[in-house]
Amino acid sequence: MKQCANVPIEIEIEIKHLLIFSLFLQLHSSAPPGITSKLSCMGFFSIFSKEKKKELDKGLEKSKESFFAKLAKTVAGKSKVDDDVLDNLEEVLVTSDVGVETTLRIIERIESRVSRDKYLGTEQLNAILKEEIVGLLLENDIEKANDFVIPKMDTPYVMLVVGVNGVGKTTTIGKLAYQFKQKGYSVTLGAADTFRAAAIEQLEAWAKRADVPIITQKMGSDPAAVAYDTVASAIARKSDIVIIDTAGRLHNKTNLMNELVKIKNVIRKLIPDGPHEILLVLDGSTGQNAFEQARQFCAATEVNALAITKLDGTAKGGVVIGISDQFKIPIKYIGVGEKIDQLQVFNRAEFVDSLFPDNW
Ligand SMILES: Nc1nc2c(ncn2[C@@H]2O[C@H](COP(=O)(O)OP(=O)(O)OP(=O)(O)O)[C@@H](O)[C@H]2O)c(=O)[nH]1
Ligand SMILES: [Mg+2]
Repeated sequence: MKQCANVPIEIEIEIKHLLIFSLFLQLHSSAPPGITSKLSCMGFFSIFSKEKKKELDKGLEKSKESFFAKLAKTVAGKSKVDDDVLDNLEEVLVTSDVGVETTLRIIERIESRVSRDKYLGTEQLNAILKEEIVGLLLENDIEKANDFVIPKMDTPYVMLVVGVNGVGKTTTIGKLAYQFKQKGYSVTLGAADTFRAAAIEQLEAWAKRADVPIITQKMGSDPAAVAYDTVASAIARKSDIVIIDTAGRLHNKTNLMNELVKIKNVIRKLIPDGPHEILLVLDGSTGQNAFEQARQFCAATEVNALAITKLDGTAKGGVVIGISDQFKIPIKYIGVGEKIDQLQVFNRAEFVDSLFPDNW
């Protein structure tokens, strides 16, 4: 299919899916057996993606309910989107952790829509809100992942996972190892959080679950030495991906930053352009705190990807909108549960669709 200049890639992919699906419907009843099995495969993919969407909907349930309740109050007794409704909407977004800057940008977009369309009924507010937020997030034309894939390269693709205590680094690594393995990649894990014996054991348990090799040393050993061993071992066994866990002490401590620099330098002795990904993990349930951590970490290290965890069980899912809008660093992954398969590649349009209610 020819790529249309102004069509966002997600929409184009959706169009492709629709075309494939309509082809499937047209051919399925009369197709010979060989083709039928190929088409059933396509059917399998659309079912799989529906499953993912269901999981996302479920993970964001609390945030959605909270938006629903607040938005319903915003439009109660109003038939038209007017200044009052917009004022209330602004408050709803700010109190839902979207952040002031992003909220103002969203309100501006809706205001110009109101003045363009002259009359906007409150029953349309949901749909418009979704459209304008997706539009805003797509404006941020940063590189984004579509699936658990890594670029093709001659060396292992090295990921260094960083973040403060308890945000979900080790869990996210286990989930990533599982997803990449499912995609056919070979993965090696490195337990460079050597400060607690439990941290090493925890990553070992994930390695077992994901069925991937892990490199460890004794508790208290030099994290950079573990990182070096891991990369050397991955090169020797020709792994596609290396994922290194790190300790999550406070980000404002110079020793943590120095340690990360040391880890980076030893990786570069073996792979000069590594680490290819420095993934900062943020706990979404901390709302504005996650924002602040992102700001501080990005200023101090060369973070080039974000993962936001624990979006299930929190009403603060709006923080993802603000972070996605305000940081030039892409949100690559979102955690929507504790289980091994509850990590998703972040898709802006799907996320907004699941976060806001369909109607009221
Ligand atoms: N509900 C939910 N819990 C999560 C998610 N991701 C991680 N957790 C939980 O968060 C807690 C901390 O996760 P860890 O992976 O140990 O966090 P960490 O960043 O490695 O922590 P430290 O090693 O202490 O720095 C665990 O109980 C995880 O099960 C998620 O997406 N959803
Ligand atoms: Mg950990």
